[in-house]
This record gives sequence, C-alpha cells and structure tokens, in this order.
Amino acid sequence: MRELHIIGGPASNYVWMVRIACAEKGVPYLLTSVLPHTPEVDAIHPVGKIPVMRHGKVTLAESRAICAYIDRVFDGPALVPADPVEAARVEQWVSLVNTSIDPVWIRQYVGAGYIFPGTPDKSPNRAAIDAALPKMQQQFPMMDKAVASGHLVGDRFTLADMNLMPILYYMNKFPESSALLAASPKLKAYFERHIRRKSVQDSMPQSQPGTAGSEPAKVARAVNA
Ligand SMILES: N[C@@H](CCC(=O)N[C@@H](CS)C(=O)NCC(=O)O)C(=O)O
Repeated sequence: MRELHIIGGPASNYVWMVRIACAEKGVPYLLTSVLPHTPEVDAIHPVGKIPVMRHGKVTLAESRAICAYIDRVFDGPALVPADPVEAARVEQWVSLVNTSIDPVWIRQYVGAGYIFPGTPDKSPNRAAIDAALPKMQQQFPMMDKAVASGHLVGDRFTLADMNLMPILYYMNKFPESSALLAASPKLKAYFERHIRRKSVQDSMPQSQPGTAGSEPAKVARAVNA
C-alpha cells in the first residue's frame, strides 16, 4: 500500500500546517522528524527546506504544493473552498502570510531573536528582536482586521487558517509577540478558538523549534468532529 510520508521536524510551522491539513482530511501518514538540510530532505527539496513529502513514486517540496496534492489525491473535506473567489482568497492569504508575516514573525523575531540567536551565551538577540518589532507592530493590526469574521476566508476553517495558526502559536509563546497578540482582540479570539480545534491539537508539536523532535512516527487517522 502507498503510504503518505511527511518528512520534517514537527516544530516547523510549515510541517505543522501540512499535518493540520492531513488531520482535517482524515489522511493517515508516516512522519519522519528531521531537520532541514538532512539527506532525506535534500533528496527532495532543491534548497533543503522542510516539509517534503513522499507518496509512492511521487516526491514533493513546499508546504502549499504538498497540501494541494493531498487535497486532490485523498478523500475528505476540501481544504480550499470550491467557490472561485473564496479559493483565490485562500491563495491570497497563504501567499501574503508566507511572504510578509512568516519572514518577520517567525524567521526574524522567533528564529533570529530567540531560537538561533547567535549570541555567545545563547541569550536572546536583542538587535534581531528590536529590528522585527516595529514591523510586527504594523502587521498585528492588519492581521487583527483580517480575522474579524472569525476566519481568514468565508465562514469555515480553510487552508489559509491552517497556515496561520502555527505562526500564532509561536507568537503566543514569546514575550513581545504575546503582548502584541493580547493587544489584538480579534486575532487573540481567533487564536484561542482555533487552537482548540481537534486537527490543531492532534498535530501540535511536542518538541522545541530548531530540534528534529521525536513525535510518534505513525499518525493514525484523525478526523475532525
Ligand atoms: N516555502 C517553504 C518554506 C519552508 C521553510 O522555510 N521551512 C523552514 C523550517 S520552518 C526551513 O526548512 N528552514 C531552513 C532554511 O531556510 O534553510 C514552504 O512553504 O514549505
């Protein structure tokens, strides 16, 4: 039997997004927890990023492409609405979050500030954090407005929300970003509502960012109520 194989450390927000998508559709998969730029990843991703995927003879890189494949190949609820305008809005928010929000909130603030600070004693890198904060102070109100209806698109949890929730999870964990989240009432309510969702809970990382993690390899069928 061809089994879906997701490769990448579960603390990665992009790996988590793919795992939420699998849980939403009720697709079982094998998870191999490895860091970027390891042989399993480099064999598939041209620049060694996670996640990557194997399914029979099919290999894929990039979270959005992996989710598109999973959505089309497997049964289960669609990750993207059928309505063309709503479908395009999902793409708009996935793209916008991945090109404007993730680079500042995750790569610069969490990554360079706290997880890989590059300081001699591994203490937080204040320069990286302080460089990110003015941009984040502008972006939080924008995202607060974007989720005013309770979802990024339409009236149901779509791939756009699956992409944003792991990022918000990390925002809630660090001091300056959790203060920004607390000061963004709609975004905070959105986060607190969807973090309880079964697909999000069932795929929540048990490991720290920057580590490969040691989650259970087999993830059983997980269907949302
Ligand atoms: N555009 C990629 C981004 C994936 C990505 O940045 N993954 C991070 C981990 S969260 C990574 O592999 N970083 C290593 C690197 O950038 O070299 C996707 O959507 O899959």
